[in-house]
Amino acid sequence: GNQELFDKLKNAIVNQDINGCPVATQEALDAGITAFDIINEGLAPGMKIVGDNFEAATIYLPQIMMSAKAMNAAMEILEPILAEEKGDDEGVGTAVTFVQEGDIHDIGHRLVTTMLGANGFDIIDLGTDIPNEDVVEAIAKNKGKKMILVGSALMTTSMLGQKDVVRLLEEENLRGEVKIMFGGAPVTDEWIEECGADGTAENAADAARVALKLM
Ligand code: HCB
Repeated sequence: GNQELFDKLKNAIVNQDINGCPVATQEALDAGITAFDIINEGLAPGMKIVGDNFEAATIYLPQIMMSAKAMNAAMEILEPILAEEKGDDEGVGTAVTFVQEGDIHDIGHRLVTTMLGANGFDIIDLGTDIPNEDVVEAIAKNKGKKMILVGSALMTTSMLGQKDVVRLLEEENLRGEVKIMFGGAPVTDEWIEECGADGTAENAADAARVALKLM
């Protein structure tokens, strides 16, 4: 049944199975499981286990990198499908997504970006390791659009940049142009308040919900 396929996906991530992960993904699609469920019930829970194992020091960086590669191999298949599933009703707005300067963790960023696209947002994905000046420039360039800025930071160091980007937007008189949602493992509600951002989310599905609510 589906649970068996979800377990297979989860195990492919945990076991760093770069070849097996896209195969399991295709198998799940062929069985009629949606791209959304493949991510939320299979791949993402697998990455969560990998993160926990790393924290418990039962695995090390090379293994994480292999799991990340397995994840990305699956996302290559799923991203075009999610883009297609996107209903193009009047358009909910534009999401400018990025990861803070100094931070190359891109798995959560990609998941959130993908999920926002699947929920009808037009996506401007700036990528990872993005200086705040580039973020501000992207907002300036798209001034007038219904817009949300969606930033990720996975390290306590890079997270500090989130507060600076809000301040920079204020200085450039652009804060009113855009809603702001920040996330990533170290981000808390207290931090969101301290930054002057508008919201945060626990995971990619939640991020889509919060973003839609903010628009
Ligand atoms: Co990395 N790393 N890492 N890492 N890494 C972390 C993040 C630590 C917490 C691990 C630890 O020490 N406990 C740690 C940061 C410590 C800290 O500052 N508190 C850390 C470190 C230190 C480092 C290096 C410095 C290690 C080194 O080289 N010595 C180095 C830094 C590189 C750099 O960025 N300059 C490094 C490298 C790596 C890789 C390359 C091996 C790999 C990244 C691969 C890649 O992304 N392509 C990696 C990974 C995978 C991790 C862990 C294990 C998992 C991160 C992950 O992908 N999680 C992580 C441990 C952890 O987070 N527990 C560890 C899965 C995704 C799905 O979750 O939280 O990213 P997520 O995103 C969620 C959620 O937060 C939310 O939705 C997402 C989807 O569900 N969300 C948002 C995310 N963004 C949002 C935005 C919104 O607006 C709303 C919601």
